[in-house]
Amino acid sequence: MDNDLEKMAAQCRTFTKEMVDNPYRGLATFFGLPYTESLDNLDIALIGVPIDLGVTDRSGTRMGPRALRNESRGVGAYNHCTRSTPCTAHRIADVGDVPFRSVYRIEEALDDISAYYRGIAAAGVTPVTAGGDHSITFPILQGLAPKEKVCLVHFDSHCDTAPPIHGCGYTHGSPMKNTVEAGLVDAEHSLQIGIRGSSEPLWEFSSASGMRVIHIEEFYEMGWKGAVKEIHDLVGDSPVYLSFDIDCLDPAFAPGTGTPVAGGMSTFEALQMVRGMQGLDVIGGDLVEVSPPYDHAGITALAGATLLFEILCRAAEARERRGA
Ligand SMILES: [Mn+2]
Repeated sequence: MDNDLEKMAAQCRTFTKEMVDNPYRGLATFFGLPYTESLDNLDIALIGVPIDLGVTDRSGTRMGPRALRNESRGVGAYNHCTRSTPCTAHRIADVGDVPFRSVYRIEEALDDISAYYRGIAAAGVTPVTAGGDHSITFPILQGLAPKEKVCLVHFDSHCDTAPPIHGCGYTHGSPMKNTVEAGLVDAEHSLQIGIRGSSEPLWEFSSASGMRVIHIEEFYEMGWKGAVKEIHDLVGDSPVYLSFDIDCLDPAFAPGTGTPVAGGMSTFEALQMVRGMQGLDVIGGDLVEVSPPYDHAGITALAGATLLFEILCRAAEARERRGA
């Protein structure tokens, strides 16, 4: 065994015993990490937000965190691209799911999310979140209340900048508009990648606010390396939040989602872009819209968990660079 492999094997042994011995045993936590509800002495928290009150079509993403926990048991702990095991270099735990007072009133539920993330921010913890539908990204950023506007790197088939739908301004079709209007996101240094489909007329706000929208056709012209370059050029050293809607992937790779749109990117291309975000000051991220009732053989949850691990790695690297 060469030195790196020996080091990796030693680091992996610090995981929960079940993960090393029998990945199918025990309670499923994200990546087999320890479970704790306390935010004390943590660097990074894996958080579930099991809610789907914001969907415009098929429900089911409230079951997303549980499916992602299950599939994540086969993901990590070693990142073969960065040759690192971030979960042992940092204090990282699965802190469970955001508690809700009620799951029948979306405004109240989103308030519960922002309250929870205020606690995350106060504890100095970097959040890596598993949704839930995409409406959760707005209250997450509200709760984090960054001192300066953050850049947003948003992977999706939809821009999610819709005006109110049936009188409701807080759906999974509008979180990116909400974050910009609330002064949380620097629209002119934000990107939306993978956009396609018939909802285009709803996304006027994206171009009006100056967001860089990379439709899937342009993405295929430039390739993932070109997209990564644009991300770095536009974001630079600024703090950035990464939001990944699994429906960015083609339904062949991620059928288990509420609003699938044919003609998307592959899991590999998505992974390469998130890997390409090494060096950015990632303050947190989310992986949303995995809907287990529409999934087959866990294919969508596995893609989601693998992307979630890469998001976690970027968050860990950013903390290292900040010396946090
Ligand atoms: Mn979305």
